[in-house]
Amino acid sequence: NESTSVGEKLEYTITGIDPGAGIMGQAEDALKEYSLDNWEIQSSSGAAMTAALEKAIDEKKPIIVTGWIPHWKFMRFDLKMLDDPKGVFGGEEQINTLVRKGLEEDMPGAYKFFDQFNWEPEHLQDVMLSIEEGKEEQKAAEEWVKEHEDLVSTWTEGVESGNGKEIKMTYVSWSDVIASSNVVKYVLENKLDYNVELVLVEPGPMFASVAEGDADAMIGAWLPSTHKSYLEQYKEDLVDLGVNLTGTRNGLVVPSYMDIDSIEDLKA
Ligand code: PBE
Repeated sequence: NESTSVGEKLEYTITGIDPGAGIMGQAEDALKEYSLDNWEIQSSSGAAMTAALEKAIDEKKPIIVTGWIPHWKFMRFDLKMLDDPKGVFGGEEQINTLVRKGLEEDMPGAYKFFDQFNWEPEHLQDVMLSIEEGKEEQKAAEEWVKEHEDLVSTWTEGVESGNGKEIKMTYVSWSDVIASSNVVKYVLENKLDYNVELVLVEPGPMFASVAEGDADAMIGAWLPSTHKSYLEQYKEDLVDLGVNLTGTRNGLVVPSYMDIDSIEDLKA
């Protein structure tokens, strides 16, 4: 029915991801800022969100999801991010590397490597897509590294061998940090002789474990907006090694065939 609003068609529901994700808080803020009082954000998970998106697209139905760049969904589907004139989702952001205090003294090589790790959104997106297409994570990392030896050598430059030392990294089950953590693990193990344990945790514990010194590093801090509250809580107890990627973006994402372009259009 042509006259049915997008809100009615969707029962005023936006498909979200896990409750601890920064983008979920931003989406809640968006409902307030744009006075979308009758809308709600349904929490799910990154995987459930992309499954719902795929299903809606197969059926040519409307759907609104919490979405972010870089992500393989933009390579697989024809999507658009709704304009956010109030800037609730923070605009263009960056991803930082955080390590525990004392890492520099204990493992200067690993510290230097983490400090030098830096790449582009397209790189991350390629690895994400390859994992999504079913490639085993370390295999996807290996293939990407073999195609980007020059870039990888800038990360390992001047870093001494780890002689089998153990490094523990925490990560969350978001496809970006799964991909990046696996690339870093591959390089540390195969180029620098470290042993890397990747520990899957919830968002809060990802920061807390590095702040408490239980983990050595995490490479998925989305800043300055997405993970602002986590960073504020833990920043005194962490070493922030700065940006490893710039050009991320969060927002509300819809299939291109939907005839809305802005979050403001949801009021109708
Ligand atoms: N994300 C991907 C995360 C950070 C990485 C945008 C889903 C979040 O919202 O916290």
